[in-house]
Amino acid sequence: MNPHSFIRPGDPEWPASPATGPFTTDRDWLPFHPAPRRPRFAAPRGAVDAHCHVFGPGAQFPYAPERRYTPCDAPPAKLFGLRDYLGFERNVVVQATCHGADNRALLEALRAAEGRARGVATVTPAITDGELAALDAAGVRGVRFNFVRRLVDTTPREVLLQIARRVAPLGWHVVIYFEAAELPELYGFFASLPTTVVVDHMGRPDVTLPADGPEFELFIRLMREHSNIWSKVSCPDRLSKSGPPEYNDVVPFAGRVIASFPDRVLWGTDWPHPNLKSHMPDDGALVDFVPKVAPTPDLQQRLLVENPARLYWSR
Ligand code: 0GY
Repeated sequence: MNPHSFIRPGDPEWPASPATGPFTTDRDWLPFHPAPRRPRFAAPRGAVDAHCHVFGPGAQFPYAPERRYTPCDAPPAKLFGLRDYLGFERNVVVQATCHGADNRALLEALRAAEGRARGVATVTPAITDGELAALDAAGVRGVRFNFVRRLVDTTPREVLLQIARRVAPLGWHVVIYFEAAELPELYGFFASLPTTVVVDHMGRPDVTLPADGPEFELFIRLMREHSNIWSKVSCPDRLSKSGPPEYNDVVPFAGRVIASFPDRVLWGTDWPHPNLKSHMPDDGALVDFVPKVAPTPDLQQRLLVENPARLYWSR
């Protein structure tokens, strides 16, 4: 795939197509935005969208039998077209649960990106050292552990710890996805992980509670007490009750995390936005959320360029 075959917003082929192959997109599936606007905020050179996904195409990369949803197809050509359209340079593609532990769609995205993407995979303990080495060579730099019950069955903690110990020598990190209500129970386990740990979407706080209240304070404490723990300040669209395009109720939460831990934060679009039910965000508006929570050029540079470069492109 060359840059000319990327599909950008505004191109006739941009709007989402249903799942191909033997798959039928869920009836209530919200496809990604058909016409996102260009952001007003100009991302710094080298900016990384550090949380996004690819789906299928189903005819080529089948959705997993154990999946909890069947999305629309969202191929790498569109992800990289969006990257260029939004003024970003690189991506971190996170394995979506609809592909289970079959990382082939992710690997195709890494191949097509020609060095401009890194990956976070899902693996089982059955993976061999040779297979881990092949993922590493393809650009995978982490594994994701998902604790969100609507998305996956529970994996025993000993199994997850075993996987974390296997990937630690590769210099990989562990991405964790959970809901804030689960943090008290999971706190000790997260603190015990032997790698860098990256929390998705600030641990999904309830943004109707105060950003300096006890629930979010526990998350801040997790990061304060464990210098190996990072956070993505992503997905205001998933957390907000005040809604688009400003997502103002999420600003104090993301702003607090960035101000407190400016060297351990990442940002991503979350395109193609799996499982949203209330609305589909405009990706241009999501980019414009960045300067509201990272108000200075220095914070923006660390959030969008330096931190992801250190975690994903240091070798
Ligand atoms: C996200 C959020 C979600 C889905 C997944 O892999 C996935 O299916 O991550 C969700 O439904 O909250 O980060 O993309």
